Amino acid sequence: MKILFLSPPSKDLDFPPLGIAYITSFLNKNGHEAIIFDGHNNSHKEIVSAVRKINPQIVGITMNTSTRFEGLCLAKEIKNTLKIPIILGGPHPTLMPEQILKNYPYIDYLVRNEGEYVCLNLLDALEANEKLNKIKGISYKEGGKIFHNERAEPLKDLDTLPYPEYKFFNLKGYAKHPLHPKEFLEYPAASIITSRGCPFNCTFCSSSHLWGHKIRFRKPKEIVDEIEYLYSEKNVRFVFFYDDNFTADKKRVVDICKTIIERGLHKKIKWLCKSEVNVITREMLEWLKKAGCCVIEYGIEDGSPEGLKFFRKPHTIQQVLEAFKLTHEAGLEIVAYFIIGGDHESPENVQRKKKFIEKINPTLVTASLLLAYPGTEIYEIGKRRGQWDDNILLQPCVGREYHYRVPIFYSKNMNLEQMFEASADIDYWWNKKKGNLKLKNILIIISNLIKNRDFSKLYSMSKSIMIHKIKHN
Ligand code: B12
Ligand code: SF4
Repeated sequence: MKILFLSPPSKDLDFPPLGIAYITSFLNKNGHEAIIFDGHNNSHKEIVSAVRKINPQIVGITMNTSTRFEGLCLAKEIKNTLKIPIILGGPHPTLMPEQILKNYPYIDYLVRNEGEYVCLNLLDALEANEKLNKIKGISYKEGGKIFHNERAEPLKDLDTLPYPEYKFFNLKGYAKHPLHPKEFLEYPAASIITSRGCPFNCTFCSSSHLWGHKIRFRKPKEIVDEIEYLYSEKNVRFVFFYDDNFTADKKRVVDICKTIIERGLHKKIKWLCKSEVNVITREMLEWLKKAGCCVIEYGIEDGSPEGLKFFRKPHTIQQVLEAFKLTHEAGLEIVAYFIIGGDHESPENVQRKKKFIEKINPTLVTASLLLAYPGTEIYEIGKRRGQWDDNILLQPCVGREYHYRVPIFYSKNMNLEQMFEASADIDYWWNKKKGNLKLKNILIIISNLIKNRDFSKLYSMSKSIMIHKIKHN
């Protein structure tokens, strides 16, 4: 079948969406004609007109909770214009299948969780005009009724998948942030996923609902083959490893690093990965450094034991201190993620967080508001407390109580205004202190916020800059 994949326009994507890139190459290997229209910078009108020109038999759209409105509007316009079936996949359709099929009549099929085999089986069945009731992992409508077939088993060996299909993307057309390394700013952008799944269960995260608790790892040789391919075929010089927890298996990480070094790729490519602090060892960090890793991202979230408990983080304050000490000694840059919000959050706790940031001394800090994504415990707590019900996700979710089209989790001790301010204040205070915010960079960040219509962050950031100016003049 000729299927066209789309992702909703989004100016803040710094890479092509890997999900549809994986499915496209997998379907093409298995007898279908899959195409992607890279419309992340285009208007709906332009995308619909491209779809008309390509004239597919079916359209697949990827979607997370923040991009659901863009994605659903696009689906509606395509359905109205071309009258072809539409499949949705990705985090939001996986987490809210009943709500989507019930409320949006122009959506025909949902592929839940891991998409490669499920989408192939669905297309094969549609092409052969077979019944859909045996196809695991899909939700669909038939005779006015909604069906959710049982979940498909996860793919055992991720290395059997072909590399994501990049040929449909303009790898140089993705968002650039002033703080990105120059190897990334000046060359095509690409990311790699070397595992799927996360054994932990943080209260604000839905990863394990999407991928399961058991991590499935790709093999070091195959991963390094992919790096080599991106370097030689796609001219990539900086790779983001976007696994939820790249370092979960210590031996595997060291083996990846050794293979990178054996092939001389550490001299050609720099890279970044995400890790939990509780698995970090000196030996691992030394190998990361030797193999060209220059930045490691840690999800710290809070500087108090109460905060870590509320978020059910798998680490202790002591482990954070130890991991940061070792990472500094290894000479790696650190991006530290923090969250503003939760039952433990208060103006005093924000101050405690700032003291903690000073102590651990990351290169760059991002302090985000606590958002309630479906499938997370935070979302369920808000529901139990009567702050929202599932219907909230049918709303556009724009305004002071929302961020990225998702409800903000109410804090008992802070109002929304204080939360926005604390988030902008920490970002500005620390990144200014570390010299990350040169005037040129601030201007780029502001222009990105305007481009993405993120006016609440823009407002609180401007306010935070002004407060700092007044305090320090
Ligand atoms: C990399 C990443 C990013 C990158 C995106 C880069 C890019 N170009 O896509 C950046 C940093 C920009 C980012 C931003 C955000 N992200 Co993000 N991100 C991820 C991450 C870590 C990996 C995504 C990925 O590539 N996965 C690998 C591919 C293979 O998986 P996939 O995309 O899910 O696709 C598979 C299936 O879902 C399915 N599928 C997907 N689409 C489709 C479509 C069809 C038609 C079909 C049939 C199947 C299908 O098949 C695919 C293959 O198996 C995930 C966590 C995770 N481990 O998945 C979070 C994650 C997707 N992000 C999340 C969030 C919340 C965000 C932000 C909203 C954060 C924020 N507040 O700004 C923004 C939204 C940006 C946007 N405009 O979309 C959440 C989504 C939760 C939700 N309910 O929506 C996740 C799950 C993290 C989490 N644990 O909570 N993110
Ligand atoms: S935040 Fe990270 S460690 Fe926690 S559940 Fe999500 S992916 Fe796993």
